[in-house]
Amino acid sequence: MNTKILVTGALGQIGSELVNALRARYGEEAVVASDIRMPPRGTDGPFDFVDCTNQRSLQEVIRRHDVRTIYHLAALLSAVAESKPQVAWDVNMGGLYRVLEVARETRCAVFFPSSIGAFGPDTPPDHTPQDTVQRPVTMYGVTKVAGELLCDYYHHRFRVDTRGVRFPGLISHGAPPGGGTTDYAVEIFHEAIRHRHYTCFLGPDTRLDMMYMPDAMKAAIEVMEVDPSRLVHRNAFNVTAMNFTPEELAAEIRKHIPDFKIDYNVDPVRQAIADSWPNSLDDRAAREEWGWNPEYGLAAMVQDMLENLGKKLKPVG
Ligand code: NAD
Ligand code: AKB
Repeated sequence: MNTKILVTGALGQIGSELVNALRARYGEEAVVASDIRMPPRGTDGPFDFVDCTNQRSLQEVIRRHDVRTIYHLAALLSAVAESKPQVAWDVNMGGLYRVLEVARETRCAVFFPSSIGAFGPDTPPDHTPQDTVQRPVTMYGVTKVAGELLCDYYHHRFRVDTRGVRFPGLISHGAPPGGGTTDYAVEIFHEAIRHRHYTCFLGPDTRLDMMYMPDAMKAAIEVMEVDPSRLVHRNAFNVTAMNFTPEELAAEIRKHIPDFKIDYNVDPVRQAIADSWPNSLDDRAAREEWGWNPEYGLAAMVQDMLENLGKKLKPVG
């Protein structure tokens, strides 16, 4: 992959880990983190304040650092986007459009993370194919489908090296998730350790695809490093590692914390979003075209999450 690298939205759930993974691979000075929030005092490595909807600001930082690859992570997630759809359109679409324009001018490669949110209720819900019906009913999903198409367009029309994946819900013990529908699968670990009890905002049988953050890092790096002549698709590869319901996740946590209890107070907005998303993705295209092969299933992910969070959180009471 071409270095140097700019990461937008770098202080979020993915960015805070991706910046470290990229720096470990390509060197600290090769990766410029950026966001509209400031990093905690004492954070190492290059950082710039960049609003992705501001084209001049993007141009300036890309030229100043001689950036060759942009990981464009800045966006509003599904639940937040549904509460402020106009802002979500401006940030998710306006930001991506400006990133692609600057990439066209400066010949940068672009990674764009789409989501299971790019699918809708008319999509086949089980083993959802790579190429299928996409009629999302959320503003988040609309911006993700349009984003996938815009990335394809910039590649075909302007030869910009755009690539990307459709991530499922991501689970991590680092930065907190930023307001999505799958956030329950992170919150549950914090509450299990601290209170041995979690009230879930999705119903017990809501099945969704998920992935542990180390596998998400692997996907984001590998798809950008692969020889492009191997790619039939370029953008929006289905990728997944596991799928489960809140009941099944609670049962796995109970193997480590036997008195852990879960109950339910369903949030109708997030439940409706989850119900419009697939139960499981077919990720064969990613496996065949660039060797996608996740390492963590449900049991390994739960064990690692509890071990790592257990070092940071203490039981309450
Ligand atoms: P997040 O909400 O945790 O982080 C987003 C970051 O973007 C925040 O740090 C925020 O300050 C920043 N930001 C917001 N507006 C900005 C702007 N105008 N300019 C620059 N920065 C801005 O999100 P995340 O979970 O890290 O997700 C990153 C990307 O991955 C998003 O495109 C998201 O849709 C996609 N994705 C995430 C998941 C997941 O489960 N986390 C799953 C599928 C896809
Ligand atoms: C969300 O729930 O919005 C994200 C996603 C799956 O895109 N985690």
